[in-house]
Amino acid sequence: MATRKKAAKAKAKTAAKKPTKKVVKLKAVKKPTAKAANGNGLPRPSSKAWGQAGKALEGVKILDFTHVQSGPTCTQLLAYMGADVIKVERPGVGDITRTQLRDVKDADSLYFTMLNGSKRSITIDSKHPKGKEILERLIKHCDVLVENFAPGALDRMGLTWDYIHKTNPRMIVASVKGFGPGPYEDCKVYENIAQCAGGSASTTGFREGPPLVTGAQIGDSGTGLHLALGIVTALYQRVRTGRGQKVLAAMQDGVLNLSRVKLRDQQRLTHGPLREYSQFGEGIPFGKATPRAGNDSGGGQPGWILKCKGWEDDPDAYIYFITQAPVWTAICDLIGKPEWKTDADFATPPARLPRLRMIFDTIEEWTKTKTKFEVMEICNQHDIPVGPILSMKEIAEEASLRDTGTVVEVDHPVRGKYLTVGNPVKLSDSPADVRRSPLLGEHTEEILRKVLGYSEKQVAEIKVSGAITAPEKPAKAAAA
Ligand code: CAO
Repeated sequence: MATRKKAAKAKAKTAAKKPTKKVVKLKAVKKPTAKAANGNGLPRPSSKAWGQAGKALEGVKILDFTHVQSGPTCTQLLAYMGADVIKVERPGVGDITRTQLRDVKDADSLYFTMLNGSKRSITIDSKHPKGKEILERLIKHCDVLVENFAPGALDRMGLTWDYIHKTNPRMIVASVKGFGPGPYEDCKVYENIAQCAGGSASTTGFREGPPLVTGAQIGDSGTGLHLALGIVTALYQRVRTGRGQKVLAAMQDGVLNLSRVKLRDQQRLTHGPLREYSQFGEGIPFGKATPRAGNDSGGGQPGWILKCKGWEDDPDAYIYFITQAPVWTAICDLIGKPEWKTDADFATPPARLPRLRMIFDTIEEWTKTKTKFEVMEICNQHDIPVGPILSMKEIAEEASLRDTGTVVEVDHPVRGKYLTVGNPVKLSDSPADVRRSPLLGEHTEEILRKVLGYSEKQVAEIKVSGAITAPEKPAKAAAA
């Protein structure tokens, strides 16, 4: 180390002796400050150990007015990334999901706990005059207001864009709505409505059956993800402009974005049948719109779900098998059909398209002799893309998902230990901080005092005002 330092000093000396243009120029350059060390105005690269330089969104304060699923998904992700998320809930009631689908008596439901971890909860009646005053302070304090109320609800609270922007011009106001501007903009929307209106349901399921909704919550959680991207982008733009903006993620738009390959197929239809759909191989004519394609692969590589050993008793003993063209010969050898490698009816992808059903039936005869994990292991040795159909039980017990923090066990003071989904996006310098969900109003006092600066006396006044507490229920005697 010492020798290296010496060598560097010597080198610097020699350089200084040479009166070159370069050296003169260097002398003229001002020593860069820690804040602006390069042309981009970025600070010098941190010398702290990875993960020790603060969280990605540290310092970002979120006023979280979300409920149910779409909005809470968004703000939970921002919390995982390091933002301080202050969830505002109605006194005595809270997010409706606290009591929905309850599995443990008197404990917040998993619906709520799994979507609201890593946040703080404050109860405020947003329609109470004192509540409005507290909200005004929160608006001045925070960077982003996130909400997914029914259209018009935020305005009815008096929290219009004009008011918020005037109160805090830097504030970003981010909303999830069912639809964007247009004929349906005033409609309330839940997950499955979005799946139907966004083009997912009409293209999901089997051709001979009705439209189907998917188990994945692409309308709610999918739109929450879109909104989170909009928020961080608006935060980035604010660095340049200094002002906030409105961010809107409509659930119909979010679902359509996730279903874009089906809009691709809609346009391809005008140029002829969709040859990779098994409907084509079965000789069934196409209609005017993208049809439902069962378990056909969405891409150009044909795939299908095949039975594996034990399928008679286990509803998830299946594997997704893709007959990817580059590994076709390996597939032929594995399933005992080496002659298909050279047979003109099977040797090329176009030749196989009209025979997909028969090909998958033949592959299935082989997969049925193995468990899904055995198929996985064998196929992976040959680079054949396959994926086991994993049950939620198997996922909950999967050690590797625990190791990566994608499935996390947290402890809750009322319900005890439960599993939640951690941050699905991994940042190498900002490890996610996955904490349990807050109890209703758990941080009300803490936020009033430490964040908003109310004195002890003022907090006592707020408490009796009814702005942060549930209205008293009439006593039994009085009621009788
Ligand atoms: N203090 C006082 N009032 C409060 C409050 C608080 N802290 N928090 C909420 N409220 C009030 C709202 O002001 C609203 O009152 P008004 O309608 O009288 O003005 C009321 O609670 C209910 O709000 P809402 O209309 O949003 O709730 P809902 O249960 O009737 O509808 C939903 C739910 C999800 C259909 C609707 O919010 C919606 O369409 N949101 C946009 C789309 C969306 O996110 N959908 C996904 C939901 S997850 O499947």
